[in-house]
Amino acid sequence: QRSEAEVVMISVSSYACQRRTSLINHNAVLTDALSLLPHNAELNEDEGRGLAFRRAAAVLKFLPEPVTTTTPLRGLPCLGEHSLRVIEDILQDGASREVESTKRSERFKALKVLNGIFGVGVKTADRWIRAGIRYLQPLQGSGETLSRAQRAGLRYYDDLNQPVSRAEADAVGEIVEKAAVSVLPGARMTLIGGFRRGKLTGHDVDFLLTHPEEGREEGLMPKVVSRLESEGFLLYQKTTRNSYLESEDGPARSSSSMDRFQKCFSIFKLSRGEEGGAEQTGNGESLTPSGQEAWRAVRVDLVVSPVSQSAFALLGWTGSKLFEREMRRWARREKAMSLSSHALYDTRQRRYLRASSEEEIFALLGLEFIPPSERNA
Ligand code: DCP
Ligand code: MG
Repeated sequence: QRSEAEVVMISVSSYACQRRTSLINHNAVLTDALSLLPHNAELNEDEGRGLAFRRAAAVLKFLPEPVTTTTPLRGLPCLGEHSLRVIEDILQDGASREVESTKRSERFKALKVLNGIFGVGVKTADRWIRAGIRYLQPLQGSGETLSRAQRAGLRYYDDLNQPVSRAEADAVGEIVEKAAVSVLPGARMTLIGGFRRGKLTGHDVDFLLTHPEEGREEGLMPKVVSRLESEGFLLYQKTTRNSYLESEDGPARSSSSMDRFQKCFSIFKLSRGEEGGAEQTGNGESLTPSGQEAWRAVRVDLVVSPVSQSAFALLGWTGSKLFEREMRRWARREKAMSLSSHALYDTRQRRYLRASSEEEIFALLGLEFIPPSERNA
């Protein structure tokens, strides 16, 4: 058992990308409560405040043992007065007044429900609330025009708000890989996102597709999508085209935080059952012995990258979101470099730095390599 004084002695970098954050969290009571505040801030489009809370929670996740008083936290980075006050309340009274009152607030509850619909962003959720729509049922009868994504989001609301298991992620992976290899022999698929970091559940499943020969990946996405569609696996899909070829300011300099890869945001129809049902597509009317529907809807994102950018794509799509932001902040502030999911640009040398693995990218940034399982900041 370590004493409090020793906890203070741990040196904690203010950059999450310099910390090893596994899934073992000794302060889950605090971080669970604290994570409600950035969620609320982001639902209210206050990104700055959201980020401050997320960085505070990430420092707590990194600590090697449970915090019992705020005294040893005073010297740590990213823990501002506001976060410390919330932590202190929880340690002293078992709950934070701010967290509890946010949880009970009608606006927060409504924003959470509406933003929880696939295809509904915070602006739309806010507009609907101001129009008096707070829950799903009133929305359905409101006469609001819904996009195709939102209609799918409403139809599969319950399934999509049910965590996806690792077994389900693997079952989807088998289906996607089979489809990719059959339309483009030699195509490679990698599981990315939270599951690559070792998470046991996720809100979706993310895959990166590429081909070892540059250029062969062109046209892969529409082929994979039509293959999956013809096999009856897609309940919904929207494919975006890539735009990295026509960008004027270079791949790493994009002002938007969205990358320029070709992506497919989809909803899969996944058979329930032991193997995840890679073979069975069914018509959805049969029930399992326990009376459940024989399939469920699962959110799946596909990204296609040319192999020359695939190390950056892999790094950029493995997350966590905070880890990514922190890596880009480190690159910009400490190295005068610009990191994206496409490339690394050295502002002083005015050139792109090539890399064919995540290890090389960390090295180019002067960072110790952190494996995916320790990027759970
Ligand atoms: N990402 C991105 N651009 C997008 C969507 C995601 O760069 N339009 C990145 C951010 C994350 C990673 O891809 O690092 C995965 O995004 P998710 O939202 O799927 O997050 P996780 O997979 O980490 O968590 P979850 O379990 O909620 O799916
Ligand atoms: Mg994910």
